[in-house]
Amino acid sequence: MENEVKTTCPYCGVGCGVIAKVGDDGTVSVKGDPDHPSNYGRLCSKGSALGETVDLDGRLLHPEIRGTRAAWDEALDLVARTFSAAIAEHGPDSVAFYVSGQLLTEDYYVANKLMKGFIGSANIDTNSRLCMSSSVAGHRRAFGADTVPGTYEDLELADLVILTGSNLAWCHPVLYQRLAAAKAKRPGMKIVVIDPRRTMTADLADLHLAIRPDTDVALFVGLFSHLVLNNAIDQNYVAAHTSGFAEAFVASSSVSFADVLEQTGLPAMQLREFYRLFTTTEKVVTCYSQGVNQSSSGTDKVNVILNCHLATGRIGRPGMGPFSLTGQPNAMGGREVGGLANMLAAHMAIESAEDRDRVQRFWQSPRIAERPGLKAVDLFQAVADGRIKALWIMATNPVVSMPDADAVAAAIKACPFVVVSDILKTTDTARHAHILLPSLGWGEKSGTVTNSERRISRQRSFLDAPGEARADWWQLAEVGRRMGFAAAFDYEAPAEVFEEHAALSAFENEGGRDFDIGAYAGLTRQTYDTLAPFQWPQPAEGGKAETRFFADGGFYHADGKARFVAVEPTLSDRTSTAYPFTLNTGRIRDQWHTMTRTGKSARLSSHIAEPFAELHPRDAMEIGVGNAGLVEIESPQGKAVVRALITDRQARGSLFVPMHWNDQFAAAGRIDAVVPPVTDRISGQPASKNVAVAARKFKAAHYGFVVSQAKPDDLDAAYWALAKAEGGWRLELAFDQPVEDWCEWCRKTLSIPDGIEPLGYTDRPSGEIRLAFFDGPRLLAAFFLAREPVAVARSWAVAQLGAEHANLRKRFALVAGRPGADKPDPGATVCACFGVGVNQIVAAVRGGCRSVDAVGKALNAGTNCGSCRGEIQNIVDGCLAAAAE
Ligand SMILES: Nc1nc2c(c(=O)[nH]1)N[C@H]1C(S)=C(S)[C@@H](COP(=O)(O)OP(=O)(O)OC[C@H]3O[C@@H](n4cnc5c(=O)[nH]c(N)nc54)[C@H](O)[C@@H]3O)O[C@H]1N2
Ligand SMILES: Nc1nc2c(c(=O)[nH]1)N[C@H]1C(S)=C(S)[C@@H](COP(=O)(O)OP(=O)(O)OC[C@H]3O[C@@H](n4cnc5c(=O)[nH]c(N)nc54)[C@H](O)[C@@H]3O)O[C@H]1N2
Ligand code: SF4
Ligand SMILES: [Mo]
Repeated sequence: MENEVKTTCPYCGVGCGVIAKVGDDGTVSVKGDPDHPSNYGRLCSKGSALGETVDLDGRLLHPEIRGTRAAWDEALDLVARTFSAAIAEHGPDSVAFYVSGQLLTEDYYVANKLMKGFIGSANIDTNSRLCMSSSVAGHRRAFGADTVPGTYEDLELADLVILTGSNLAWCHPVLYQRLAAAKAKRPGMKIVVIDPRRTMTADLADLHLAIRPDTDVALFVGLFSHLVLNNAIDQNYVAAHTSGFAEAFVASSSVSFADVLEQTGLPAMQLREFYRLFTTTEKVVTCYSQGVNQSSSGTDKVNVILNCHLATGRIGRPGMGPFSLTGQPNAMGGREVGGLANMLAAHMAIESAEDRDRVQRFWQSPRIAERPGLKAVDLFQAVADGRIKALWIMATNPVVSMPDADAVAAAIKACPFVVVSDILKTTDTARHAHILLPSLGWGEKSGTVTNSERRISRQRSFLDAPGEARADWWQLAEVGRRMGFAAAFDYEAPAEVFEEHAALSAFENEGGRDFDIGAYAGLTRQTYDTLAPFQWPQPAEGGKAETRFFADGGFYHADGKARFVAVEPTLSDRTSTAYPFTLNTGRIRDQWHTMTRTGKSARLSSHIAEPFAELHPRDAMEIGVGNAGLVEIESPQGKAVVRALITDRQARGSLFVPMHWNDQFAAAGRIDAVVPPVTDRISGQPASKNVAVAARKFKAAHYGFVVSQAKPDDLDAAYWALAKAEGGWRLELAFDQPVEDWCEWCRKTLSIPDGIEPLGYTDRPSGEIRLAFFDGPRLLAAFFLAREPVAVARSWAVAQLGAEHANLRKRFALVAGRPGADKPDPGATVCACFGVGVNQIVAAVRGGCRSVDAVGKALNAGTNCGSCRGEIQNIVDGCLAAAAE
């Protein structure tokens, strides 16, 4: 088809190929690209729903200066003038950029070049600091470069796959599906999941090690000594290609098997089994993600994993190696351009005078940053202290995603000059900007991204630029020109930036640097337009088929050897009585980060429509919270209020809260307001997974639930959480005191037109109130209030927004809050693609479906993207177990 465009998914680091098509009516449809080597045609729930998130609702379409529409020239001049003035008066380190792994490589390259080469400061940091910086630091310590040695195929070829600190099923769903398919084909393959929580990923595992938080170092140091004691060391590899083995062994010998048991809290049988599997299996891949990186010992966690792979020589060979799973679509591209404050460009080191000189000569720049800049947490501290006079935030939402988020908001508010480039007009961060610059979003922008396995793919535009939105690289280049660097920022298209980036990767690179895509230096605009996905390295001398690293050594330390890092585990001993719970934070299946895009999709919002805390039944009982009650979580930094989700998948004494909710979707769901700015001392990455908090019941006088066609506005309630629903919105509520006139509250909040009278009833003894507003047969809004959490079936209530309420009987059924026999409640959505709810799946199992595939045949559930297959399996297992009792 001519109007089909091949592009790449803008969400996770799997980097799936997408075929997008714009219909005659302007609607966008997407499908997986069968030829893309990351996904071979698969997409997950988020990827499948991309078409629903590209509308222009809420988009920022024109530049704004202090809330007033402005022309691009005026805005760009002001940015350039203000940055230049701050630099002239206070020096280059008085300005900063805070950017994102969701920028395209071309945007990122220009940002880094402007800051490090032309402004002459390294005060550019990125949300990758919160994401991958411990992996970067660990790789650099061990390998001498930030190299991911393996490929996705290795997961399929391995006989043992260890997933540690990774909820692959929800966070890298297509890679998870590839792994699940490989295991189904080859059931002998073993999977071990290491995670304090029993996640959906753990359900695929042969062995789930529910370690105590942050005891990974002890676990892998113990493994290392077990490998030595059981003669599992590859002596040849260690002798030829590594150094520091003896020191690492000495460090590890201080940790006994009993110590590991005590620290991790694991049963001895499980620990023994894990060590046995690793020792006796040659083809091992260890994948790790935020449970490893986001920790005060994150870099050490990375290195103890790398130590075990180096010691056994299991690296860079098919089916073997450590594998850092990157989160964002272009986390890797950002690392290639050196977007972190402590990196240079093209995997060169800011600490090296030779590298600095090389980059400066290549850029022909007037200066070059002499030393590392401020890392994210320190950067916002400097903003708070007034040391940063001008700040440019691009493609990230730090008021939601940074630790100590309220302090970050206050710092941004107090900063004399803040520029925000975003696609939305109102985000928690954009709210505080002096200058808003409208950026192109996915589908409009054009460039390249690099996925977790070093594969560079094109993102191509297939939509016109809306309003006056312009690409991020263009905004940066325009400011660069206006700051007096016209020649260096004279780009006309992303292809020119990519070409320069490729040339720099090869510049004076005689194999001394891992990142080399010299084969693409000098590429033409046409080659760029038709570029097929490829994996690096691809040096100028001929394309390379073998892209794995380190099977035969060749590390990037000066002596060509890898380093073992001697690490001794430190026991975190926390006995605070004021903050007795451990807060763990992370992701859910169908939301992306701060919800600015996925929050637009009713389908994605129907899986989990509210911020929540998973907690163990006994903890819930102790703090007196029942199912669907509300929990208040508090640390010295701040507070959040979320719904209680009581489950034994959560260990005692711990809570799990998603990172996604922001002030646009909930009253107090921004969990980073609670997370302290504690970081790993080497990488500077925040420890977002292990926070001491207090948890208590949030006492509400009334609970409410609303479905509404109009978006609720100006919400006045002690607790609220808003979600997009088919045909309107759904809203959860709690009030700490009665409202004088509930009907008035509804009219105001739900924009009920004058003259429309509610249908309703009030039951004084129970305190129940129900109000429904109809415009003819159409329901405008329904409001349910009770003294206990409202027991109305949510999916059924949402469906009423689109239903015909032709007669009074139907309208009264709605007010009663009861699904009629003709329209049973489907229950909470499990399959987002086909909108199939839990009750429907239960009914299908009761009706004879005995497997996920059978449910799929009956209901279609799980047959498109497959992201929900794990959950369906759980429901099937649960029903069958209940039936057998
Ligand atoms: N649906 C969805 N997918 C995404 C994203 C999204 O927003 N939504 N974001 C993307 C991004 S940027 C990233 S970085 C990735 C993150 O992907 P993941 O790292 O897989 O996701 P998280 O949920 O942050 O954390 C993973 C797991 O670490 C566990 N964990 C916590 N503490 C410890 C510990 O001490 N040790 C160990 N071993 N595990 C621990 C948590 O319980 C959690 O299940 O996801 C990417 N994919
Ligand atoms: N507690 C806790 N906090 C965390 C984490 C955690 O696990 N727990 N995870 C951390 C991790 S790993 C990450 S990656 C971060 C993510 O956190 P953020 O980067 O803050 O999250 P996003 O919502 O992806 O923010 C992207 C912003 O860019 C805008 N945008 C989208 N496309 C474009 C574009 O093309 N150009 C521009 N200029 N703007 C665009 C979006 O509207 C949005 O405002 O959160 C971190 N914070
Ligand atoms: S796994 Fe899902 S979110 Fe990640 S790239 Fe593929 S389709 Fe996008
Ligand atoms: Mo991330």
